[in-house]
Amino acid sequence: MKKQIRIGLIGYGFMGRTHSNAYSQLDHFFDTQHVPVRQAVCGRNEEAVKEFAEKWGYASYETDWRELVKRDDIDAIDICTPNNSHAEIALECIKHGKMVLCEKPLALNGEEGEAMVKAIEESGLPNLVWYNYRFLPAVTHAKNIVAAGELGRIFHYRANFLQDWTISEDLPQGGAALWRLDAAAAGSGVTGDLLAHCIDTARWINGNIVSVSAMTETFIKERVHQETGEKQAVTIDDACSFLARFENGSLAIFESTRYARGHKALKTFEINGEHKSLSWDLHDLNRLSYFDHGVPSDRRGWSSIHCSDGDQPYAGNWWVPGLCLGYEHSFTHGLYEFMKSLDDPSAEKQYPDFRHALGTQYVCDAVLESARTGQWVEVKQS
Ligand code: SOE
Repeated sequence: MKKQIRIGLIGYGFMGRTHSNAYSQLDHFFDTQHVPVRQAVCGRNEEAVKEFAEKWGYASYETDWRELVKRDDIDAIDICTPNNSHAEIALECIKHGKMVLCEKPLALNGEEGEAMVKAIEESGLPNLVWYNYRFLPAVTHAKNIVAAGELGRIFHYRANFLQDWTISEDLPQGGAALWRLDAAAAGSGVTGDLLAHCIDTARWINGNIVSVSAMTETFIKERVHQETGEKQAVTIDDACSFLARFENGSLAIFESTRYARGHKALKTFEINGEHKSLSWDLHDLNRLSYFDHGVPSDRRGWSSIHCSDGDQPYAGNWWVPGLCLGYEHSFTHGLYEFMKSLDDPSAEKQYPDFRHALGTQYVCDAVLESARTGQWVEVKQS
């Protein structure tokens, strides 16, 4: 008999849709004893939230998140609201004994994140942060190759997350859909929004980051705020680049911007080891580029592994070899790992929980501090 995990989703924007899609897909493709049920969705606009509930198959809706987290018929709360509300909502969920699945980044900063980690760990409630890109087959395959020690000593790690959607100075900041441009709601700009993804992937594949040296820039200094209609100073980082040292001795370079004309969501990484190198980018997400120095020199070169065969992570649960998976599958796979760990809580967790996400938060904090001070900054470890 399967055990239902009744989900209460708070926020139903872009992320609410990606998570709802995962809730509706999981049980059709993966076999877990715990299965999500779309029990309720919450948003402030009654008409819109009702429409979302009908469209995505939620059994009910609420317009006040505090009412949702009190409900006895909810087991887990999924927080898909702007970053400045994650901590408050998560702490309230924990008081009411709900599991928490929180959108990234965990919090506005490390201090808020620490309070969340303390409360959730004391409660013993299962928890996840939606760093989804780990769960693409090619990214998980890269992680497994590195974990098997195949690269030998690792020298370099480099990662980008490039977008171009904020170049127009007419774009307002704040409010629906544009809260990511408002530091009060988002905490930071590309550092918490985009680099946090790169940092999560990097820490997962290559271990802890110990120190950073960063620079940031805000290219457009003032924008009209959607909610007030007033021109206000822009205080997010539009672009951020940083150098880093990993605990394993490797050196890294990270770059993120929303001003790279021509790039919509170019998330990449490359890792260079003594024996092998790996590289990946989101625009060709099914492929992992692989270089093996062990191959005879006259046959040696970069090969491109199409990670769609049944022996690749997650791929066998979907279609037949050669058919592609997409961005949305990463959320289903993350959810699968979460449900699997409810089936067997003693097994090692394969997904980022609050504590892992706090480690990423500490790197973001150190990056922003370094950009402010112009100094190298040691990263606090979670
Ligand atoms: C920003 O444009 C954004 O939607 C991020 O908020 C997501 O986390 C990232 O995955 C894609 O880009």
